[in-house]
Amino acid sequence: MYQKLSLTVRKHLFLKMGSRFTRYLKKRRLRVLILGPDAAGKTTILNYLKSGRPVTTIPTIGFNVEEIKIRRTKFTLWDVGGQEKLRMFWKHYFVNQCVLAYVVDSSDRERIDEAKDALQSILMDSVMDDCILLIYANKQDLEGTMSTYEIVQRLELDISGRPYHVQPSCALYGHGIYEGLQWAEEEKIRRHKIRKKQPSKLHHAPATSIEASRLSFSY
Ligand SMILES: Nc1nc2c(ncn2[C@@H]2O[C@H](COP(=O)(O)OP(=O)(O)O)[C@@H](O)[C@H]2O)c(=O)[nH]1
Ligand SMILES: [Mg+2]
Repeated sequence: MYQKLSLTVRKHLFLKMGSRFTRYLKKRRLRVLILGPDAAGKTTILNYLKSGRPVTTIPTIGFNVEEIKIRRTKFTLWDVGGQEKLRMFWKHYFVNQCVLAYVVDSSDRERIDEAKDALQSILMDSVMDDCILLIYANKQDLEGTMSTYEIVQRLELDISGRPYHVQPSCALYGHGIYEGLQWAEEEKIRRHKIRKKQPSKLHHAPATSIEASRLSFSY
């Protein structure tokens, strides 16, 4: 049957299959930029995803990058040093439509304003206009941590009007880490569908969500 088709038709079929295949691969790749103030737990998150266990970390001076596959999706994760003097280099890692996994230490009330300012300066960059905003409210295992609702207020997430998801997490034991990435993956697929149907409606879609302020952790 295939042999009987004219060369032009075969070529057309091949190209169509090719572009479908490329789209299939593209859809299943996510670039995740892990940013946030130093000591929030960025490298611990990356190490957990890489090895499934806590690893002793040292302050990150440059960056760490890992590629991991969860089910059929390939995640390329960039963990970039978060010390104040290194934050001016963050913009070199910005890419259109990436996932911004912003990590905050939920137990550190003193530095939450600093975390807010650093996040706002990332979001002011036009390259990040369409980024998928995932917040890890990390270190939820510690006593007296801020709830996810408090973190939404302190980071002024609602003011920017962009969709976000706040995921409580404990990077040491990996709690909430995969759930955050799963939300990012679903959000990417959701946006892809909206973009195809109604390109102008992207930011009006109600993607904002907050996980329960405390997961039932037992340590
Ligand atoms: N209790 C607790 N400690 C954490 C958690 N995540 C990271 N840490 C600790 O916080 C410190 C800084 O972590 P690190 O990943 O190096 O932070 P980074 O500077 O953001 O990369 C390390 O001592 C980690 O063991 C967490 O969820 N709970
Ligand atoms: Mg680090």
